[in-house]
Amino acid sequence: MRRTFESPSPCQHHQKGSILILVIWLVVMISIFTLSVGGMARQRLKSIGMLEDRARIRRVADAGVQRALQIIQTKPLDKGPVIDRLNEQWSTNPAYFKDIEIDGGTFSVVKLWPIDEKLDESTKNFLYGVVDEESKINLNLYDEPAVLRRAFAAAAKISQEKASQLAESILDWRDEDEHSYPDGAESRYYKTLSPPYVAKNKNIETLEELLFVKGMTPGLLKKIEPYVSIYGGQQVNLNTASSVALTGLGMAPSIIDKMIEYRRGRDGKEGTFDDNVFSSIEAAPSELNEVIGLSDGEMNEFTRRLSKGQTSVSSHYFTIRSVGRLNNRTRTYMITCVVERGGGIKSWHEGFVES
Ligand SMILES: [Ca+2]
Ligand SMILES: [Ca+2]
Repeated sequence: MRRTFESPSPCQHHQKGSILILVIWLVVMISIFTLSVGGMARQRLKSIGMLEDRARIRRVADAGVQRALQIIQTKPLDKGPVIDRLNEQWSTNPAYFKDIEIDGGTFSVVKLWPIDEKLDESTKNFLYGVVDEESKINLNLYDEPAVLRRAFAAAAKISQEKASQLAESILDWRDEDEHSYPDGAESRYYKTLSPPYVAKNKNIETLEELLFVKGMTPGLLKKIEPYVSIYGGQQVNLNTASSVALTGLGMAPSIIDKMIEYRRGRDGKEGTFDDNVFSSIEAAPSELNEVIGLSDGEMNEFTRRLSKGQTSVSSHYFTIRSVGRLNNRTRTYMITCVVERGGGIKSWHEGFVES
């Protein structure tokens, strides 16, 4: 019997072709789906990883803040007058504050170093620690432009004339009235700018705010930043004050040199074990005279400056700047805060440092 084979009809051909296309389409779609799910999962994992890294680097930097806080806050305040000086644990302490390993990373608590001052072998350990705000000139305190003028001229190495314009403009920015100092600026000036604005006529709340003040530039602000504060009490601490702050108060250069020499002690370095200390404002002239020697003129001048109520030997506000890094990572996270001893946190800024 002859077997006959029927060839598939065109319709069957078409059906098979359609099934094949469907299968290919399904395979392609499943592949795309798998790839996209995989991509999403990878993206999600990456995001989770970045969040975890951020949380971890934040914890590392915060550990530096907590360590500094503990040292500042645990100073016994009930044992006679408090004297704060640069060779204490909070101020100069690489063992506590330099490259401290914790939780898969390291933190350092560092000082803002003046851009013009070199960091050499004798000063590099001095960099690790907390800064007291009473070592600086408080921009919200002085009602006479002379203090700010002298401090700005010394800090930014600008002329007395330019420093005076800046000082008077800052006083105008801060004081309540709209009467301008001869070289200052009030709303009348700021209204002519584009876009126009008005003088704040209130205390300065952040140093960045100074960029709104007539004559201030980012370059100038960077130069004066290590020497000025918007926190702190009424007085500059003789034991911690920068020479810029002492210049601001009107101390003669020869007396400032002698004060710094006295504070440094025999090894000639600030923040070491042999530092001399001013124990009180009343005793400071005789203490300085005894160790370094003062002329009669210097003695009178020093005593007169100290009688103005602008100086003390203790500090109450501190800036903590903690820098965190994770092992095998390149990014840096910085927390900067100002705290009051025995009080709370006055300001807090944190974030990745843009390099
Ligand atoms: Ca004003
Ligand atoms: Ca010393």
